[in-house]
Amino acid sequence: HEPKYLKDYRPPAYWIDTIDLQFDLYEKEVIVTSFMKIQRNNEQAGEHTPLVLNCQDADILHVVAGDMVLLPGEYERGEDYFKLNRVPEQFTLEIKNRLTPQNNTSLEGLYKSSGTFCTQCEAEGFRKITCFSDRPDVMSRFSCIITADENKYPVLLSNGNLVKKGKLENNRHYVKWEDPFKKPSYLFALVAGDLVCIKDTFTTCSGREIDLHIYVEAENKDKCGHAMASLKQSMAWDEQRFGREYDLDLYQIVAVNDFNMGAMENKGLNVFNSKYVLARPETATDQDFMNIQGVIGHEYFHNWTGNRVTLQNWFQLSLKEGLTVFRDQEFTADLNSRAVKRISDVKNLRTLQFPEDAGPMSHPVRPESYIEMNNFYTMTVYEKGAEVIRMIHEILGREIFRKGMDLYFHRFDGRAVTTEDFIQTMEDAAGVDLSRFRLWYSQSGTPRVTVRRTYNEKRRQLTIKIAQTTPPDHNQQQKKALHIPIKFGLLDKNGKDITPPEHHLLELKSLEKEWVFDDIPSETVPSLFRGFSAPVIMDTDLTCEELSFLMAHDNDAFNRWDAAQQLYFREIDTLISGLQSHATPTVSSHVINALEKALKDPHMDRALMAKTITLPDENEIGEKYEIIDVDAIHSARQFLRQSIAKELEGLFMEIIDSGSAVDPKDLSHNAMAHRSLVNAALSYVAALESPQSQEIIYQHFISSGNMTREIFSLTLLCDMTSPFTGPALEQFYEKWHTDPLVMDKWFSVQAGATVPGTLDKIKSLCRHPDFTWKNPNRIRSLIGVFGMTNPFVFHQADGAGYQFFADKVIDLDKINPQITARMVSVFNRYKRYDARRRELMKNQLKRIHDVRGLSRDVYEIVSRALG
Ligand code: HT7
Ligand code: ZN
Repeated sequence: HEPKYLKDYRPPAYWIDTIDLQFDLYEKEVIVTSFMKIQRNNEQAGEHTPLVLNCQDADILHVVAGDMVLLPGEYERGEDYFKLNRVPEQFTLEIKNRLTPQNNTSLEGLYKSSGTFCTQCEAEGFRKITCFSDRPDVMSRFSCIITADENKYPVLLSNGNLVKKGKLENNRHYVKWEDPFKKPSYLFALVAGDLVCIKDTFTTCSGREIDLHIYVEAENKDKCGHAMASLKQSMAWDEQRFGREYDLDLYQIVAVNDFNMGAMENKGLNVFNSKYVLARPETATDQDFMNIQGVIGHEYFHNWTGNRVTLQNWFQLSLKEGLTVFRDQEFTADLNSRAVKRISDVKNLRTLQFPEDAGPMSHPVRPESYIEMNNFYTMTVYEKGAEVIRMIHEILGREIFRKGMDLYFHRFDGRAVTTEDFIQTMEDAAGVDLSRFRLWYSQSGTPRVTVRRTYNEKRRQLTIKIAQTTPPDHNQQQKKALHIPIKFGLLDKNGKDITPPEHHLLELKSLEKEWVFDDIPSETVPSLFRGFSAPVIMDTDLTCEELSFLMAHDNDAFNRWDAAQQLYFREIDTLISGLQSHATPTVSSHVINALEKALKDPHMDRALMAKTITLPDENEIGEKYEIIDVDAIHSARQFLRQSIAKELEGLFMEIIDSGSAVDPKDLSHNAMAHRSLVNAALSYVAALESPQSQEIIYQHFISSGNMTREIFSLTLLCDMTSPFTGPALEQFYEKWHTDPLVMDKWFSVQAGATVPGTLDKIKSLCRHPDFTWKNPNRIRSLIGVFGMTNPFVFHQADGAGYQFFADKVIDLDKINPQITARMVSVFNRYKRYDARRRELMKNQLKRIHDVRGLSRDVYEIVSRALG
């Protein structure tokens, strides 16, 4: 398990200009024939440089170099490579190999999902299909012939354009696809199955008509409308916001049930996890609808940021992922509520990326080494990477940023480049110096920013001192000062924005700096990092009164929400201290008052109101502490929730009653916003735990009319000890057991419950006939939800949660290492718990580490955690 290093990167010794593939698909095996035109890269290689191709799991049947048939002794076959010691400057190479995709449970390379052949080549899966220079800087023109039984596999797809098709003997048929654009092997795709096609078209800004095809299993034909609409919205948005037009005449999306991630941007043939395609209001929640729009957009935007301009090597992954996440975030923000989108992205970043960046897997946005590339599709590369792009956008402003993007596409279209190329282009377009900013790509860890004020009454002068520090970690012992953009405002005591125009953006480029503001009235309140303008942890000297004031008056919606969150954190912190010293807990009136004011605000958007009244979850709260006391956090949060519910029950009931006026099938922003507010109110009412509140939730469940209401009330019922819980779960099962995506939700709500007996329930659900270790969505919904989002049960003091989880990790690693590596990461933070839990978790990590034949994926995570 040797690591690869960025510093060792060298351009390839040979180019592969074209590759013509043929796949003969059969039930027991697949025969792959590859015909390549190879050319030496004279800048890197000489006549003695061997040709080395990546090759894993492929059973080689036949090799022809030029017109010479090579026998096994005339080429070298290692465990993961194919080598020819002496080759001419230019030559052709033909390799025939055999695969057994029906046995491929790793879901990388060519595999079968519910009877459909499909591929997943990113990052290094193409080498599991055939021998190739499987690296993103080798870009080739691909053609692909597929032959298969016509009855079983009427649909045969690959990248680009369909150029030929016809019938063969024995009920077989064939197609030939050609992709006119050069691409790296990770963007190759093949699909063969019995699928139905939903068709539409999109006319581009230059008047070209593009065919849009979505392929799904026949029973899902009526669930593609939202995905298709989202695709058309994405195509129009990329033209308007970034001037990017689609380049092929056909855009194809295929939904598959078994998929390791969300979706894959293969050129002209996206493969999607069915979760991000299929939706009807009866089966999918409002959040599912939003996710579909976001993921469809994300994959579409990759056509320019990733496919047309691609990566020089995998260390540059954030060049495409961070940038494309930024683009999909902007797409969602432009089409829906900008503030709501920002709040959920920041919550996600704080709950998942900040801990990653403070743990053993911490790495810079541009990592410097990896053992298994699949382990680096991380929150840091994706989400922090997007924050880095957002900061450039903030510093340059929207127009100059667009100018920089135009220059980037102009300079690098058709090429494989680096994050440094991107930054350099932004500097050139904007005429700014981003030399210190570059550190965001190479330095790991979350900066802490401290803000302290002094006010001179006599001079009416406000001084704000801002300092930064980033804790040392295994990547760098000494951290440097970063370039941090701070979106800033000043509010006078009436809530009027009195920010001097030149100070809307403060740029911190040193370890500390003071800003002095003249002629500032007393009781002025600063608003910092508006819109979360940098991915940092902020520590201010704002009082609770000032936070309540910002919550009501800040003209930045994100900061209004954030002020509420800070108030909750402070309150929970006081409650935790009280619990730890056995004091009688009480909730401060300012929290109740601030909440009441928000609930009565007639101007507040309902979606924002829902976000504002929702308490931080237990994982988020835990992040605030050096040593996480899971039990105290759970009790303190519950106590606060119950206290708020008792004080404001009347207001919550009014909201719940108003929900019946919303059409359950309406997917407009207003309808979704209303539903999210009703659910937030229901959650408080559930906390009352009275027979009446249980009745209200159950009534809500049976009269729901859509999945947003139905699953939320079921979640609440599962999290209480109630006579309604069992019947509700049974009714839900009866109604939905034939729909796999809905059944995932049924498993999730049970795995996320905090009531006694949850762990035993999860154990028995592992034996449920609808549970399978072969489907990543099902594993994530049961085991993943338990480990990642149920800290109270996972960390139960006797260690039974750890033991169970580790058992499953060990078994699953033999089936799907990529998914297992993600799951085992829950142990990464073991040092953050009390001594007993720390020991228990460490023992499980050691047990996993000692398993013989452990995958590279899991080995890398576990050895870093223990290291
Ligand atoms: N670029 C895609 C990444 C991806 C992936 C990576 C490793 C293994 C399986 C995978 N499936 C998809 C998805 C994206 O970011 O758009
Ligand atoms: Zn992506």
